[in-house]
Amino acid sequence: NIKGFTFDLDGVITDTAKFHEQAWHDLAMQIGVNWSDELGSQLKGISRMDSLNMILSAGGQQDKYSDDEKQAFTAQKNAHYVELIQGITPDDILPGMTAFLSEIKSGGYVASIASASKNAPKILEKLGITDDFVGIVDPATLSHGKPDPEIFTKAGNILKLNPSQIIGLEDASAGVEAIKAAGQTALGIGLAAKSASPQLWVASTAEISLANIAAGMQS
Ligand code: B16
Ligand code: MG
Repeated sequence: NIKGFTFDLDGVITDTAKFHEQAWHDLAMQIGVNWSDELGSQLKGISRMDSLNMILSAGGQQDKYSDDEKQAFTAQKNAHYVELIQGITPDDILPGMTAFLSEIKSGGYVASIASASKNAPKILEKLGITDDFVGIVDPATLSHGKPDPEIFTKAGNILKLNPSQIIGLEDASAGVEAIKAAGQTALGIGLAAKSASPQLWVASTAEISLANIAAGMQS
């Protein structure tokens, strides 16, 4: 039986994707790579350097820059992104999630964060929900990104629970794969997550509650 939850952040608790997209878009323009909405959506859930590499490849520039130059581009993108997220407030928590986090607390469940974002602690603080989580996996400690199970396994270790006692929440298909590979039960959110066949699925965060989870959520 379920005792805890591992949460992705972007797309599950708040929508920071639009700020990532804006910052990557502006960098792509600067270096002469054509932007498309498809490219923007491919970057969801992907780490910072992997995102830059995808943008460079999309523009045929995969061999153009040294590692130092690429570090400088990711630093510039992040500085812009950090500027864009300054205005985040608790109002930016996705529908249903404030209520779900308080259900978790009052039901005696525990929760942790499995986000690829190095900015996750700052974002949780702006949303005012840092204390709702036992801990956050530090993405700097990871050797593999999603769909590798590593980040969800570490998020489960933070909870001191077995994988069979945990539900992981994700909006990206690579994230759903990672949860399943970690032996946890995947709760997928939205169409992109559905393609990876999560055990539980909802169209939107507004449908997430302990009662719906108990009822099996197969909509
Ligand atoms: P940062 P998640 C991911 O967050 C984002 O979806 C992805 O677009 C971003 O590149 C990645 O975090 C790294 O973020 O540049 O802030 O370290 O979905 O894993 O919560
Ligand atoms: Mg996500």
